[in-house]
Amino acid sequence: MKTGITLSTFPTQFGPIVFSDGDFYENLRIVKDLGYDGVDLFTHKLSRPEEERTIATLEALDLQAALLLPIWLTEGGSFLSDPDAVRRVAAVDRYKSQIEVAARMGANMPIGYSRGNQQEDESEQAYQDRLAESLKEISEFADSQGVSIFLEPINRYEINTFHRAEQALDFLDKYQLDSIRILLDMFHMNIEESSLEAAIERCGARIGQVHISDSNRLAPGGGHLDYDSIIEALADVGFDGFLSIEALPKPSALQCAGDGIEFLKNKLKSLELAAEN
Ligand code: LER
Ligand code: MN
Repeated sequence: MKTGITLSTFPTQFGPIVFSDGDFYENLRIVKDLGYDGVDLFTHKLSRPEEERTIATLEALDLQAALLLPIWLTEGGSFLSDPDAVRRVAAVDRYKSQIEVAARMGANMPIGYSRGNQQEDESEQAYQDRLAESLKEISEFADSQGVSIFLEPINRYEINTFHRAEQALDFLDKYQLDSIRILLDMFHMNIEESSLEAAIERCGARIGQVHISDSNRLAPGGGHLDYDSIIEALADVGFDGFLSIEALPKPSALQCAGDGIEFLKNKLKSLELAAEN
């Protein structure tokens, strides 16, 4: 498994992102020095020169772009289930343009807030039909670009759809969105799942990436999640992707990032030792 961390290309309150002060290139260097393998990039609308500088810097530092999260789109009101057909089609086009950016960076793309909320006056079916139509187009385009799309279950206090892994899997099965995988976030899972390990087992090879924080959304080790058991469950299903720290930058971004990588490296090391014995 690889280690990643969340980082924004611009100063933002959107969160939690560990490094969100916008000192982007300096933060990339810090992340590299701490020993991370990659980054989840929360982006503003990157100009082509900014995109090229980002790719060159990542390459020079030998850091992988794990995820591209174009938060300027959700912040600008682009949602893939928008009830207004004109706005929805425009949102799909904008996300496709960002899939091209992700492809150039070698990154994958999550569907989190970008799916939008189910409307109060509509059925689940009506919401899902609209979202599935958008996701079909997005995932076919992403497949053609070599980008993977990950649907992220998010807790009920942040969005009103797909809170648990099983709900996300059922939706993907129902609409045969077979190439879309799951982004598991331990903070949301701790709120919504009756067993984190059972949900991990249920997703199995469908897990695309994992967001890591503790029960209180501090760096792992700062709360009461059982990370021995979680990492073992991920290893048991053969997960080999990114464990990315998406945590509150407390007491500081640097401390959170430093604590996070130390904790993850120790857990991964002890698991390897356990496997060897
Ligand atoms: C939001 O709570 C979250 O977990 C993010 O990954 C969504 O973009
Ligand atoms: Mn997350």
